[in-house]
Amino acid sequence: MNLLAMPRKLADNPKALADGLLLGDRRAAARAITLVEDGSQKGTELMKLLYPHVGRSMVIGVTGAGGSGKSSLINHIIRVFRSQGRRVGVVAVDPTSPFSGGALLGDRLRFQTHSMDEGVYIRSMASRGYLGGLARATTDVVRIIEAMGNDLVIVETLGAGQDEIDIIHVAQTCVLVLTPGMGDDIQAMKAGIMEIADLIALNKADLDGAETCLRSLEATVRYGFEEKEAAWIPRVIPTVAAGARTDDVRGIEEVAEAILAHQSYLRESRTIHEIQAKRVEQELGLVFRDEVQKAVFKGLKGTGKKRQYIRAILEGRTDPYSVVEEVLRTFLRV
Ligand SMILES: Nc1nc2c(ncn2[C@@H]2O[C@H](COP(=O)(O)OP(=O)(O)O)[C@@H](O)[C@H]2O)c(=O)[nH]1
Ligand SMILES: [Mg+2]
Repeated sequence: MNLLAMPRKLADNPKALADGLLLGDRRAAARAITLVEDGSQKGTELMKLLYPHVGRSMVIGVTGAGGSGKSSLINHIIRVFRSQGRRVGVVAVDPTSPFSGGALLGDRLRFQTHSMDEGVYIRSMASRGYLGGLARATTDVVRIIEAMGNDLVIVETLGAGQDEIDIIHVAQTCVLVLTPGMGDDIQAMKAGIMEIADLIALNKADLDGAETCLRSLEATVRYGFEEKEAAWIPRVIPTVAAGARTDDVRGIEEVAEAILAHQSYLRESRTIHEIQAKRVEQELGLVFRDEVQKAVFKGLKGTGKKRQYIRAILEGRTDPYSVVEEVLRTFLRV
């Protein structure tokens, strides 16, 4: 199906796009993602058509500070999973980049090894400009990439703000990327390990201080998980994801293996069902917030009421909370 040759109206037909992307058509996926990012009604229609086909992929989060080597690591992990015949999708989210072009270009270079491979689909999210917020847009994009039939979806995020924490919860298995010399922020690091890590990649293991850092991380894990007899104990894997020579790269197979081991654990222990339920709960919240707001604003359109409310708030006759209560009472009869 050549979407580019289609008249625009037909190309944006949710049913045609859904059919295309369920067969793995990349241009259909790109159009679909644009529709969803624009927050259009067609995007919503499309998501409804796709939803019966999602939930079968392994969703892997890779999180850590900017510059810790997440993109480099993912680039190599893709290679391992591809050699096993698995289809891989990647969503890269980096909202700190001052303008999306910069980070995207960097990521494109790092990921370009796979640009000719039909079994790899990579999408970078822009820093801002999503009507329903970054977390909502990312959730939808992950679902679209699942619906394309990818065996794995890897989500790269910074472990920083609330939006990113929301995004991490999309993942079933979370790889926390740390580097030697992060010691100054050890408390934050420990909190991250306890809260989100299913495995830890100590990247840049070629740098000074890697041995000490590795021992300290292992001690943290031992103290935090083993002594509490946790059912799953994160492995700490030293990795080198970039170096002067390709033979410098190491630890990648171990990371891929640990990801699959965690996925097996989730399925055997049936923990996967809890994770999936939590994800749907979060998704429901994000979609709900967004759609209710859209519906209410649509209802107010042309009535001049929105402007009246704003004026009333500015003049101190009411406040945003009372306005929302009143609007909800009118529209939802709550
Ligand atoms: N020395 C060393 N440098 C690395 C390693 N992994 C990545 N880098 C470099 O660190 C920089 C940031 O990498 P990037 O993958 O973009 O990090 P991200 O921001 O976490 O995605 C790049 O210049 C990489 O070449 C590593 O294992 N060792
Ligand atoms: Mg990156």
